[in-house]
Amino acid sequence: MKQGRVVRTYGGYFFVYDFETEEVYRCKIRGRLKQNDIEVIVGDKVEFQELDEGEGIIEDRLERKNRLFRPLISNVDQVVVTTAIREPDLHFKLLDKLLVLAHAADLEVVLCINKVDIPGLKVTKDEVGFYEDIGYQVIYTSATEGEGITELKDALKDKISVFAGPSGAGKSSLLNAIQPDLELQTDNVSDKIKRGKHTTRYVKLLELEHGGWVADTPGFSRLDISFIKPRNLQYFFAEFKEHLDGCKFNSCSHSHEPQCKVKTAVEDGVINEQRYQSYLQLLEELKENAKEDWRR
Ligand SMILES: Nc1nc2c(ncn2[C@@H]2O[C@H](COP(=O)(O)OP(=O)(O)OP(=O)(O)O)[C@@H](O)[C@H]2O)c(=O)[nH]1
Ligand SMILES: [Mg+2]
Ligand SMILES: [Zn+2]
Repeated sequence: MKQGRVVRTYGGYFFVYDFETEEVYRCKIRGRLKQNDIEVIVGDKVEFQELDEGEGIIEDRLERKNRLFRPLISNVDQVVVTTAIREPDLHFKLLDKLLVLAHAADLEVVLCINKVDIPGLKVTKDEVGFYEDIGYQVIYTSATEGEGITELKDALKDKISVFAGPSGAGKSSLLNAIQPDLELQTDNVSDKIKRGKHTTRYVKLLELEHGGWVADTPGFSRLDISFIKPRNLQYFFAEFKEHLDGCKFNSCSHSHEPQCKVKTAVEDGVINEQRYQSYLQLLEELKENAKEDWRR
């Protein structure tokens, strides 16, 4: 039996990249899988049989590492959280929200700060530096001038990646800079409207020539974090981890409680104040959404 990865679905067909021959087969799927509610989506590793030249049938889905909902895709390794230094302005609350979403989905994160050709890089580096202290890989790029593109390419190598970040940050431009033949639409509003709501449905994995895959639609197309339980938010702020144990209350939400190790770390400057404010704000949002008592 052959093994491969679903890289695209269209019109009831599954296009499967054969790991061995590196060719793409157009496959149907066994009715048995559907009957057993075994969903097969882009990103899935599957076992399949060759039927005809270039055609096949999927017999089984192999184990999954994870599954994103919008876009619908599985087995993603990492998200490249992309923001611009300006145009649009760097929005730290949004950045922290994206990081939370990435961690909630159990994805690795690369932080990409784009448009470094626009004046103001030094200020941005001062503002963004603490993300490196937390342990994030930060790559400074210019899609238009080519800066940092090699480093970004290296970060994508042999992984399945999605990009995420505000509209206009330069996600499509970066992909085009990495590999011009990907020919993604950039900044073309009328095209976006035309493709409209079907883009997520037809998510595709594009093959990078130096190894690896990248989804053609941004990850987390909706910034909905309401599925996160308020009490779990603390685990998605990586730098909180080593301070979570010693709080006076087991159920400490690290907001209003006395003798809180996280708050102490903030006061001591070990945890960045701005990040802590992001945490508090997201916590409020989640509690509001869930209308759930923290201790429940
Ligand atoms: N100066 C400068 N402009 C850039 C850079 N990268 C992208 N742009 C411009 O920024 C605009 C938006 O770029 P896109 O690549 O379409 O942005 P996007 O993140 O894909 O946006 P959405 O698809 O709407 O989410 C375009 O006009 C690009 O030419 C850069 O590094 N420097
Ligand atoms: Mg785009
Ligand atoms: Zn606490």
